[in-house]
Amino acid sequence: SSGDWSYTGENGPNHWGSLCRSGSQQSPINIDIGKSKHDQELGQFIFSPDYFNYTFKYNLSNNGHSVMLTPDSSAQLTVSGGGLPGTYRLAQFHFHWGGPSSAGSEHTLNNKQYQAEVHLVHYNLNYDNIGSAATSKDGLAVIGVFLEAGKSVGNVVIEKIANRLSNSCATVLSSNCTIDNMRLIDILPFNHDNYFRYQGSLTTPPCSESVVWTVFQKPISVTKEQLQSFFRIQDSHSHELHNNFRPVQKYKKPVTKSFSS
Ligand code: SG4
Ligand code: ZN
Repeated sequence: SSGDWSYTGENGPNHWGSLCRSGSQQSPINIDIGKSKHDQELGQFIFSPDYFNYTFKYNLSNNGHSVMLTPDSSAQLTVSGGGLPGTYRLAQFHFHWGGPSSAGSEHTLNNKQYQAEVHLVHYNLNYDNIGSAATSKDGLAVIGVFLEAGKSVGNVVIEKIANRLSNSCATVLSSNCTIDNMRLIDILPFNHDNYFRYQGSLTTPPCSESVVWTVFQKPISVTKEQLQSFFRIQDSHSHELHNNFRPVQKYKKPVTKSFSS
């Protein structure tokens, strides 16, 4: 159908065409560190207490394009500060990855593609819901974090997710399960004061230009096994879903960086 898009072949990113809004603020992009400008306004983020709370359950699900974790509706996971134009609430977080012999982050740093990238999708509390936020310029704030594999130390949140994936939760379309006993502050790099900021879009159809992007400079470290657990996830055609990243887009506006970077 016309709503059928994928990451390869005749429904791949070069053919998203009319499914995808086009414009001058499309994501992802390559971030040239040397060309990014310091901005005094980009201070520390304020993560709400629920970001440090272990008690919430998260639903792990597969939409054929990624695996996604949705917090229990009682969780108030919000972020403000960091130069954001408001307070934003987490709706879900999801991943982009490569394959056994390819990297799969969406953003690149000085043209380096990391093995994977997690996106924490937040919506502006000035809007009633994520649907109405998703069409406004200041509607969404997505935080992107690179995953670097091969280090002996893993990440405790990714470990939880990897265990579920290894037990076949969410590896096929529409399957899901819950995960508990993890707190989201642990999926962010220890140093979350160094980051890049630009105004961009969703990286999947409809590619709405409604995202205030934050990309942390420091990656989180995951083990090879943790990364590999993503490679068995299947798409809507029951094929292994690999390389579910959109290629970098041309971007002419300045990318800024936090003052402490
Ligand atoms: C992934 O496909 C998510 O599963 C989608 O979430 C998400 O769409 C999409 O990526 C685009 O988000 O941060 N990469 S991105 O720009 O959040 C939205 C859902 O399908 C609207 C809920
Ligand atoms: Zn994403």
